[in-house]
Amino acid sequence: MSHKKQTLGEFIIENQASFKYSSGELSSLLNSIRLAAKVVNHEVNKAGLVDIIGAVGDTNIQGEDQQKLDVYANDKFIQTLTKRNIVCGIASEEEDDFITINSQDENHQNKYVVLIDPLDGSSNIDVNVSVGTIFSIYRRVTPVGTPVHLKDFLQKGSEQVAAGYVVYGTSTMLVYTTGDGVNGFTLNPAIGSFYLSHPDMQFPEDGNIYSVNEGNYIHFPQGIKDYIKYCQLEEDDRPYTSRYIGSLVSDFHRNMIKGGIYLYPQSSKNPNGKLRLLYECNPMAFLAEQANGKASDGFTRTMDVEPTELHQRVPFICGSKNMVEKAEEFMRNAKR
Ligand code: P6P
Repeated sequence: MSHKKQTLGEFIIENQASFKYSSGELSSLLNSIRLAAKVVNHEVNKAGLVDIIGAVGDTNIQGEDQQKLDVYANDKFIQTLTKRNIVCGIASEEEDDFITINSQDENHQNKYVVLIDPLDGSSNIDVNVSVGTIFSIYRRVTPVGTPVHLKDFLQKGSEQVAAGYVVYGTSTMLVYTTGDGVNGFTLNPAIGSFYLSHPDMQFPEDGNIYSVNEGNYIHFPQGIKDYIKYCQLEEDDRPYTSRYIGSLVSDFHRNMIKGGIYLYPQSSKNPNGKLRLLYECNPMAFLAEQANGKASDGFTRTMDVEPTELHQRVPFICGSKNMVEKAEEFMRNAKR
């Protein structure tokens, strides 16, 4: 007898009891992300067909050309989160400052803030390579009923209550954690439902895939150079395979399934690395640790980094525990 696969909606409800906070709102928040993911997926999948490709002429705070799909995804997630009246604030890669969402019901104050990279890997959009959405959810720290404050967003990754990503790839998947493991759901576009396809996802402790933009090799710190050479040595289970898609969500997702390590180190070109702590590294680090993996800047656990600004960048090494620890060992030894 074919066992009907659980939908994401059913899974959220069934597991809300395991969530240590008043989970009704978190469930509703996750459902609004589910809805936005379907809407964005629809556009991403037809991006090549309609005039939604090509920079909209603006640049975001990172100085990157804003692709129309970036702007579209940003608008859709903000609209959906606002309409559901669950969050009190949103920060986005596409927005210079955080957005305050005032409650539509004076008898109910929202207590969650969301940080989001609405379409990560956007430079891949017009070459038909996978892109993703990354989200990170916290409870606000300032008193309910007072205006949302920057410190509601500048929380350590260890304070996240939920995090996840959508990968718009050969199939569209939503992968998330609320601190009780990582589960992956695949969208059946014919009926518009996400089904539990990857229960209890875990990074293999070891792997033989390394993901780094080797074009930056000459600019890397010595420890990273030494680690890359280690990956390429003919020894034991090496040389490893190099796989780099240029889309964090896709590289992370493949490495979590097959085993592997992703590195975006600091360099003379990017002294703090390129990836943003709050809406790329922290959510991916939460997922990695919940999936028996590891994430750091080479020395400090990513989720222990004390944030100082909304769009700050940090070096990022993430993936199979033994591979990350080996890279950290090379970073430490190079310092001596
Ligand atoms: P580079 C995409 O812009 C991104 O933020 C990640 O998704 C990706 O891994 C990385 O940057 C690619 O950067 O400098 O190698 O092109």
